[in-house]
Amino acid sequence: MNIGLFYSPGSCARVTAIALEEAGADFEVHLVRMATGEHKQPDYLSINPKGKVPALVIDGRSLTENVAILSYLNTCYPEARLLPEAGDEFERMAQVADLCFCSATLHPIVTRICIPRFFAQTDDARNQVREAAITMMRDQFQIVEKRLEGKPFWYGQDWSVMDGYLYWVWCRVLGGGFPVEAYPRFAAHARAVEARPSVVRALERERLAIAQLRSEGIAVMPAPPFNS
Ligand SMILES: N[C@@H](CCC(=O)N[C@@H](CS)C(=O)NCC(=O)O)C(=O)O
Repeated sequence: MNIGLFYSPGSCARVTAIALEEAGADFEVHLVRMATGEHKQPDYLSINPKGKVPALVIDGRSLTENVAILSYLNTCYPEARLLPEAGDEFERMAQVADLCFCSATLHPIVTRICIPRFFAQTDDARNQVREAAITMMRDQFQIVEKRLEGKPFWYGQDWSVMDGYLYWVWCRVLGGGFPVEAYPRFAAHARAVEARPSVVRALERERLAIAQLRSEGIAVMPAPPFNS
């Protein structure tokens, strides 16, 4: 299988990168220079018409959306156990629902906290967007905090791609100034995820990408917040 990951440092493409590393997949990376608008240019739009990362090109075919990519990689690399084995179709869909919680509930709130200028023109309006998002995120973080009671990972003792996804959310809101003090289990979770070799490799790739972008004089979105 020939796999290419289109990514940008700090972005949710980190979630796909971690999954690929966990799977032991052989893959190439393509750095998308988002600060120069490369993701909105025809070349990249031919890979992902939505103009977003990640995109995973597998044997010439492009797959987008983290939920779809993670589910696909779970099927392709069963031995990596990217998700717990599902006993039936209901359990499988419950896992999809968990991943959708990250992509469709948490991620849009992350964007409103970290990049409110996407949603409002004036400073006042941007502050309102951000404050409303912070309030919304408190409720969602309580769900995660409760879920992690008595266990290190979302599904229990074993790591899954769900944990990689939650880790990215944690990093982004931490860097975005969201107050995380009320979520000690989620903080411990982030530390446990960050210690995984797959995550160390993914973060190191992002650090190198940032250095590369800076050497090209390209502004980088706020350096990906790392936990340590
Ligand atoms: N639902 C998509 C979201 C992808 C997404 O929003 N990616 C962001 C980076 S974290 C992006 O490329 N944003 C660029 C833009 O919207 O212009 C997924 O889960 O893969």
